[in-house]
Amino acid sequence: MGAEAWNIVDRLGKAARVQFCPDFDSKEGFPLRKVGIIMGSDSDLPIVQKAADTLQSFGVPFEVHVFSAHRTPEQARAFALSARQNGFGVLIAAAGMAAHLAGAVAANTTLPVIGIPCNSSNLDGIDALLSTVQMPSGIPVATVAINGAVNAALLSIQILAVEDASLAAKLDEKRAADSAKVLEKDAAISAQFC
Ligand code: RP5
Repeated sequence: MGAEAWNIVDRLGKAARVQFCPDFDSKEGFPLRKVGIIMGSDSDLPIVQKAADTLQSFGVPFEVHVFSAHRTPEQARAFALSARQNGFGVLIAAAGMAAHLAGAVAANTTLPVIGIPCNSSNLDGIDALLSTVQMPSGIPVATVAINGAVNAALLSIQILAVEDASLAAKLDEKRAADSAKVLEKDAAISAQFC
């Protein structure tokens, strides 16, 4: 694409951002985008709850919904199609078995989509892992571990923190706190064997 064409794309993109998110281009008062958590069934909630708790602990706004790629495909599609204009910055999609919810959502948005394969079958989540992680080239899904809801939330926060220094500082604080806990454990364990 030529330079003029890129300029047009850039202008159109800016117009859309200003329309849906008026403060987008001013760092002052920049509204934090929401994280959308979608799960294929309410039976996934015990896994998904940890993602919600993590987002809450960082003060990140989020919504939680049940949309299924195979039971309510129209609703899942509509949510994904309108997610950017509805103020979302990242989507997390959790599903078990071979329901491929994250891929179905990613097909309908260019927001980053993080997939949580849920362990809800006799295959211990391997079915969900493969159906989520093995996306063909062109439509990426960032897949975390089976039941990896905390990492899904942390990754979504890291994505939002690219444009938000205070959120990045909170991530640094959490890592420092986690390190301190491990150092304490090291001291306690090593003391037992000296
Ligand atoms: C998937 O099928 C859901 O994400 C869930 O993990 C699994 C079983 O769903 P339920 O039968 O419990 O509703 O679509």
